[in-house]
Amino acid sequence: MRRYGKHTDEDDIRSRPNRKGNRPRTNIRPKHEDASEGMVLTVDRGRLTCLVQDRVIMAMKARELGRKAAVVGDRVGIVGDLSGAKDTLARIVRIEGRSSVLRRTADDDDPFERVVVANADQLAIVTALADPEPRPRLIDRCLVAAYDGGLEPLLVLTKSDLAAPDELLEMYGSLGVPYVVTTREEFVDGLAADRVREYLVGRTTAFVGHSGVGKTTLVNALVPEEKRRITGHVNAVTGRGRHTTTSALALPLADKQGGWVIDTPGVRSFGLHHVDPSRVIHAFQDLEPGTEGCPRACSHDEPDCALDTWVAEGHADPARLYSLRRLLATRERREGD
Ligand SMILES: Nc1nc2c(ncn2[C@@H]2O[C@H](COP(=O)(O)OP(=O)(O)OP(=O)(O)O)[C@@H](O)[C@H]2O)c(=O)[nH]1
Ligand SMILES: [Mg+2]
Ligand SMILES: [Zn+2]
Repeated sequence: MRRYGKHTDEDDIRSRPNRKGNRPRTNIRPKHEDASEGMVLTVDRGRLTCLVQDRVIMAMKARELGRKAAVVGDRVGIVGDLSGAKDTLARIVRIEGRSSVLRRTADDDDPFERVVVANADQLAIVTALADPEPRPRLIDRCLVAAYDGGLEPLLVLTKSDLAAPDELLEMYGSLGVPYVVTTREEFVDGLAADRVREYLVGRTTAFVGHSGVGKTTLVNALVPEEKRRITGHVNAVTGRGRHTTTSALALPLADKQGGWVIDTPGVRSFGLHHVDPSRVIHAFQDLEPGTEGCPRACSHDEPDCALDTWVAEGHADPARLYSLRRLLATRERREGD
């Protein structure tokens, strides 16, 4: 798996001077060597639902963590009452280093980053083939975010009972992104879940996409018992009488090899303000050798880029270069295009 370590600790404020600096340090920061390991399943207004061994417990962040936020998918150290009994509240005293961070901004010119999930190694980009209409620009943006954040992408095309997937698959074929297509009937006989599960075992997969594309339908079909066990409060009924997910929720896959699925609220956009386009080329390993002749700091989308000649010489498929450039230009384009 690709790892981009630079992202992991920028919200850590431990190195800042302590304003209440006259108290002895050891009292403020006990070592908590006895803390139990847990995983954050969901976050709701400062209350974190965590899985510790096989117990679902509620916890809050210890004050000593300062502004550092724990997000869904985080591995944490927890102390206090870990019985999971009603009305108990444990304390999160440590957030472990993250292997990946999926983040987005509301808009490309909005510098405020939201961390969607931590420690996911796969991004399932869920797109309905109709109702709502597929928006390729959003798929491209999710792909860029995945490549930037060190997650492997997986295309999940839902509602194939309403429209055929051919056009979209043609568009994404040259990217070589794995995909699965699901249809309503398959949710009844469990076939959809079985087929999608193959891509999920042993990995942590975050499901993202527009509202109404079927993320929760799929997650519920994949982990019905865990969903019931862990939550009853995640789905809120909106004014329009529709169930819409309001916070991210991680659920363990019932499988020998393990694995996690993380449902997330629908997004209207996937801002890429934080993304460094130069990382996108790493997802195109067949093209990367061709960048040796590029000028310094080449964007790979400019007249002097060596990739044009290299591809024209037959070293790689021109469709791949086209796809790379489409993704590189994705920040400059509006999502509705
Ligand atoms: N026709 C059809 N409808 C589907 C399919 N999968 C899901 N739906 C319907 O699509 C609607 C939205 O599904 P959800 O699973 O709630 O969508 P979501 O992506 O979780 O939406 P948000 O939580 O708002 O982001 C529901 O009415 C589902 O029954 C499918 O394969 N075919
Ligand atoms: Mg949902
Ligand atoms: Zn170049």
